[in-house]
Amino acid sequence: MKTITARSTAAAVAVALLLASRLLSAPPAAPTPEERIAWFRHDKFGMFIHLGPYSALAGEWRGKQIPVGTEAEWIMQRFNIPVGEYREMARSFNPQKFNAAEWVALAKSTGMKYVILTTKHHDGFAMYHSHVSQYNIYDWSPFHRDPLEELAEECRKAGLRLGVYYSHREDWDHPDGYGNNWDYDRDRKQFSRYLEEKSKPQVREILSGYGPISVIWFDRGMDTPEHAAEFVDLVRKLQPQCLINGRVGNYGQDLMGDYQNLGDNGMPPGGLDEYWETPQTLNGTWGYSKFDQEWKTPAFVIQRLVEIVSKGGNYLLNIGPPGDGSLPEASVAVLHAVGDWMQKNSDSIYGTSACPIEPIWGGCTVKNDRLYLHVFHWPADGVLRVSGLASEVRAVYPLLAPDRRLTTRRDHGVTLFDLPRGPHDENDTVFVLETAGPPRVEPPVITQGSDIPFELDYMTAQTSGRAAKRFNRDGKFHISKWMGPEDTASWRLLVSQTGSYKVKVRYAAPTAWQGASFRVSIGDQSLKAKVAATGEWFVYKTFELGDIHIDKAGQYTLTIHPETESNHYLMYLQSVSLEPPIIMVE
Ligand code: FHN
Repeated sequence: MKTITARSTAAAVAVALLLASRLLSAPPAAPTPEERIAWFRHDKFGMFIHLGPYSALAGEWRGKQIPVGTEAEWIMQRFNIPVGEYREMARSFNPQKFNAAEWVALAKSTGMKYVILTTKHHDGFAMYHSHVSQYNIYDWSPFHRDPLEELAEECRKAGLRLGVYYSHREDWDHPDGYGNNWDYDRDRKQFSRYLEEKSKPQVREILSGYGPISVIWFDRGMDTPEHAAEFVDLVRKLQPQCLINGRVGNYGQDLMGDYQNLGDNGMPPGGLDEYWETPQTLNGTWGYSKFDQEWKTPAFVIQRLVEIVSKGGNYLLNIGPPGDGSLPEASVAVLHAVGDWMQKNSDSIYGTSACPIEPIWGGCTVKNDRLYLHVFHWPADGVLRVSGLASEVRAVYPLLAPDRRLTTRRDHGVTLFDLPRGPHDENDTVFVLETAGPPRVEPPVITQGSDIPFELDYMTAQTSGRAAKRFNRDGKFHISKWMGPEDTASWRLLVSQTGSYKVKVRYAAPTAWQGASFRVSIGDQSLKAKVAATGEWFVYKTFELGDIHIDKAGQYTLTIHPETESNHYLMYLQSVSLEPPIIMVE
């Protein structure tokens, strides 16, 4: 019989401790894409700060001005300022009034949850203490402080997330960087030398020296998918939880980051199923310009935020501080007013998702069993009409007066209620509409003009499975990500004219997707077809699939989906059209 001695117990304990310590020190499992983006989906609203030597020029170089409404941070390129002269100017760049605690407090009181600082813009100047290049705010300028370190510390204390903007392709200072062809001969550049010497090493040091970075915001795309993938890999290796924005890759390639950026100040015409963000300027420039006083109003900013969130996106609002790094007064005034609204109404923003209703009187966001109805334009007759809602309504009340229950009624499928009299918020008054279960909305029914084809596009589509309404920075909007028969796009149509319809499909497909089969069905009829390559992923072409005969007027559903499971997307579908039969007039 074995006896347990003190020595063997000690050894067992030692082994157990060793195993436990190994387990504890094992790197945490990399988050899934959904885990990584969860905070971003919840938080919705961030602050962008464009600060650099260009801020000190304030839109003017030797008497020449950057026109109001254009980008003052591009001044070096617009006036082809030689590197030597720009570097000399940067020697005296001294944002001594930069106070990270004040910036973070401003972002927080505005309801913003993340702050993104330009750590290097296209001028090549690093806004942190870089050891890769002396051309940085700590070593090069009298400031001799590290704004990124200060911001990281204040964000941590205030519970805000820190993000960094890094211009990974464009660099007008480095002889091999992209963009400066006035000092350097374009034909002699070795772009990969810039990537290896500066861009990647700086990204590496930013991600290694400042604690957790929640998002890295690349800009202006990358020359090849391979180079873009190197940046993605680098970020994933160093900070697997860090989000990467869509501009890491080029406009002409599919999304490589975690979410898509719309163009600057952009807005999609309808909701998207993929995560996205719009960066927006508060006046007409990202970097400070003393000439540009065309500020957006608080109402504009609030309603823009609501519209973006209503369509499933995030809003990244930019402030361009002057060269002394202080909080610019005009921007602060707007942000305070936005903050007042957010203090009271942010329940209708954080943690919400896109709303399938697109009301003419404002916006609409969704959380659990609630619709938040954002009224921008108070109806003259005092009646709010909510179209398309199929769910039973449990209660309606102003967000700020939950005890004030309002009575709803239905009329021809429209839910209506009388808005309460009395003062309302001129920017946006929010009402809560509680439904029995998650809100359900009737998909729109597309009706037919006499001899005009049915045009079925992403806006009116219902997607299911993995099929998603997406934004492509080059080719606008499409439906994609479908990889199997369960992934469908469908539309409801009211056919009033019987006969044979020509079915046409407009899509883009790279060569590798050629030959994948798909099916288009209407009622009990269907057409099967194979994908043809269109050359590039952003080149859309129209293909005729054949005829479908509809011999009875009425409502139909048209569905399109892949026939089989595959390891790539089916296509980037822009629209399906049904050309009606020609009516012979006697
Ligand atoms: O060229 C830049 C511009 O200066 C600014 O940084 C914006 C922000 O989205 N991004 C680029 C243009 O899209």
